[in-house]
Amino acid sequence: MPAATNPSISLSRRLPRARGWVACALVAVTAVGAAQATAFTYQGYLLVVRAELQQRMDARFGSKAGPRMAELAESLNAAGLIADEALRVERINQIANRARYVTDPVLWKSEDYWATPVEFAAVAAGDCEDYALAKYFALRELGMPAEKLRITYVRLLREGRLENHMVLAYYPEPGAEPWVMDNLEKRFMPAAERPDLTPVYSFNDDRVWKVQGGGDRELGSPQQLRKWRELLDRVRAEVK
Ligand SMILES: [Ca+2]
Repeated sequence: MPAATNPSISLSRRLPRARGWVACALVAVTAVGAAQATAFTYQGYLLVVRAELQQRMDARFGSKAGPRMAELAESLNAAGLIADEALRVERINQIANRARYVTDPVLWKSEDYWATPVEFAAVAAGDCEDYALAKYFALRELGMPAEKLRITYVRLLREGRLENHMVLAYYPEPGAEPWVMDNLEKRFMPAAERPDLTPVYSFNDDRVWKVQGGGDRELGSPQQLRKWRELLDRVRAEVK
């Protein structure tokens, strides 16, 4: 049964050791030593409500934006108090998944727009990468090390067709199978129970990996990802 069905049971005692994406985690562990410093300090970004930023978001998105940001901050702060890490991650997944799914062309008049997590909070809507990024930022701000998380591009098999999709993978411990935080399948599940997802590449603050048979291939810094670079530039502009 998925962990989400019984939050009173500690996930960490039931995390299976399995195949699936285990190779990804092994590569991550051996690569951590050479990791570059993160380009963004997450503290105070989503979890601290700043009136000036709320007002700016109200001006862009209407008067509901600020209260939405405050509500999300309150929920995330409460989730941060959950002692069990896996349950805390599961809760963050649930909180972010409350947002409405709206495609980028409809919401942002853009084919592919990576919303900042503050924008995601202000409009309480987004598509796959917007959910994954907001979860990543929230967990990083709550103190989770980057090596436990990877924003992961996947191919999703749905109704007989392959689609591009993005999820956040959580690695409970080095070498462990990751768990998937997904806005479509909202249950927090081990990757091994998601045969509909095929990882293509992944990244966190420190690294980019191409997922391939026999293990992941490290591709260097995420700074080479234009979308990620541009997102961080917009995030930095928000917190100025
Ligand atoms: Ca988007």
